Amino acid sequence: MNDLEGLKEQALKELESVKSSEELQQVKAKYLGRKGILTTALKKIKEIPPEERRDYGRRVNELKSLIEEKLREKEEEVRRRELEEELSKEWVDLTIPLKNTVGSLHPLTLTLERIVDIFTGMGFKVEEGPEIELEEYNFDRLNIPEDHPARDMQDTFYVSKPGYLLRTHTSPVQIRTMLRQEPPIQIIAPGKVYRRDDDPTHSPMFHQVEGLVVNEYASFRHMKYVIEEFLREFFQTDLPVRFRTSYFPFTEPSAEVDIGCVICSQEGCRVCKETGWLEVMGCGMVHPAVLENCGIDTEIYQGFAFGMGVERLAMLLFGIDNIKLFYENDIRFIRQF
Ligand code: 2NM
Repeated sequence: MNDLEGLKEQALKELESVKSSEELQQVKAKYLGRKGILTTALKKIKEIPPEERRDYGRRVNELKSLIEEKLREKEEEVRRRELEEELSKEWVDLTIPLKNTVGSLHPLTLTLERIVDIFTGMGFKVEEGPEIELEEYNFDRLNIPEDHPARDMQDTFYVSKPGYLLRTHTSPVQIRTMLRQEPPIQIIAPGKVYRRDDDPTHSPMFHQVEGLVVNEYASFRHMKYVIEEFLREFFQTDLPVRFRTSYFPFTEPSAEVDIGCVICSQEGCRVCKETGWLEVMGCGMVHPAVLENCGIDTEIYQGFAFGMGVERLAMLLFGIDNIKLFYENDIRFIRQF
């Protein structure tokens, strides 16, 4: 209880000292984010003695409302100040004659084309699908359990029509392909995906490329070769690559793929958090339940799949340190590519 008073003072003090929208986002995440202090405090209500719960819950919620209100006020204030600053220091002379300049492609487009070119060169076909998907294709047929946290309203954008959502990965494209055609299959699925994440390193919309191979002989070794070959072509160097065991509901076994840090050549830096390694993909042998869910006979066929984030690869390729730059279309950023 006394903690709550202290927390309130601390939160209000931190909010008062906020000077930029980045700082505001940080304070917001710290208190109200999924792992935020208040969110955690509300979850802890089970540990409070029953006779104190009512009062505790009321006070946490009051504090939450107070912080939300202060955040809104501060947001307005910061936004107005930042806009004024921007307007005073950035202006365009509309009287300068236009030069005949040519445009250039967006760094995400360049990165996506680079990825697609490498895989089509290896014999993969490109498949696309809708961004508003069936929950059935996005989760059910991928062996993602009914109570899996990824299905949470907190993580996924559901649309008003029951049974539909904004796809959270491009895997439903693989599901559609397996339902439609017989193996052998070797496809990649590039496109936009949506998750309820918005902080300095996450965007609610981002791009993914996933790949799927299904035939009579697909093996983990085959997958390893395809991924290593892809990464060395992508970064145009004989990179160290390592596979770490991991877990996904739709693959078994599953692995995460790391490359030697391309920023510091494994000397240790901020980007690789001094480890010398960067995680760039997930992959695995397609779970037999997923193949069966798509009408594929697992007595005959097996498959492997992999998935990567395009923004992350673009940031590493071009040395970009802030994901938001991709979406702001600031001409001074855009024209460097
Ligand atoms: C990943 C990692 C591992 C994946 C699995 C499938 C499907 F549909 F075949 F089951 N598509 N993509 C997959 C597997 C994606 O992304 C990190």
